[in-house]
Amino acid sequence: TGPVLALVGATGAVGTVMVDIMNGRESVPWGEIRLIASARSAGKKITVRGEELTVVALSPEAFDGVDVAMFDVPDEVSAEWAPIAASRGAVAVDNSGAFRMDDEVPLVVPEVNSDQISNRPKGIIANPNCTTLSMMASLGALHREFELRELVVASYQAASGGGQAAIDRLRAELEAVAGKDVGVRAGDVREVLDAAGLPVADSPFPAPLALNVIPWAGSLKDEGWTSEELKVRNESRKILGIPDLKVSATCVRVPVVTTHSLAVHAVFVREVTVEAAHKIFAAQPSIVLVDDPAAKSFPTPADVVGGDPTYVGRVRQALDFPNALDFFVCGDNLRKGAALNTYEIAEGLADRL
Ligand code: 2RA
Repeated sequence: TGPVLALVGATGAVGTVMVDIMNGRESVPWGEIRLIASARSAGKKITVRGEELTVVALSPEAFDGVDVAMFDVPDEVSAEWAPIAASRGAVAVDNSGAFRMDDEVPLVVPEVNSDQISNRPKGIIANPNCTTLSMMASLGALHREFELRELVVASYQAASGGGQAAIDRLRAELEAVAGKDVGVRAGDVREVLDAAGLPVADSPFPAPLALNVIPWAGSLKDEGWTSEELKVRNESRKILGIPDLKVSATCVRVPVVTTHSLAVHAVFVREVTVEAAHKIFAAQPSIVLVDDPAAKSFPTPADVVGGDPTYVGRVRQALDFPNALDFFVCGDNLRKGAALNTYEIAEGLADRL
């Protein structure tokens, strides 16, 4: 016995991490775990907690008897199927962008606004975008104490935010440039990629990613902003419950496979010190503070990938801005940034069913 959990998108990049997370848990509250994917992946076998499960095809009937359905599928698939799951009695926990800004759908980061889990008129709960999510535990904790007023961030986003094809592309580009005297003349990276049969026109990224950084993530929105930058603004406001929070974001893709980082400049209503911020971060179970400048100790994606917590370092009191802190955050975008947060919401639901 125990509630029935469905995982929709079980064979995708994030779905695979969700299975890993469930396999790594000491115990799970579920009486049954059902794996659901597109008809193409139906019939695949995946071992979950020692039991070999067969992936079933997405259909309305697949949700019969399901209490909680975690979705990690493209926006348009969620838009169609999360309401179907809800109409069959499941609570849908959706990791797509389809419902995040819907007023009737809570956008939840458990350590910041878990109270919102019960407020779900549509039977749907949304999981934030991984870029926003990577800094929410730290900002939520600081906001509780000092009241956040303004936020200026630059992201350093990993390729895997773009899915498996984006990871494959970065690896292929790295292989093409490895050991070559390249990156020394304008356009030479593109030439090497062209010669390797990897023209940028075929890439999920709008420029070479190997030996480069790309100030672009998502799609073009009004006045030159990208969808990703607007998500950071709108989702931060909704999660933190500060509708008029001033936010400015620049989202940048970097040649990292997995783990998003953000440089954060946060302005508060009340006076804030590095010492007080350190204490607040250290008290958060989901944050690891790595901040010893003299020892050159700070978080980097290479050191934190694969972990569940958010890592925070380089905490500084802004020299020229009152009540402002600057700091650097790293979080595994596939784990806390996607699969783990979704699973934590599902676990929270299991407790309340
Ligand atoms: C990205 N945040 O990194 C997106 C994925 N949801 O591309």
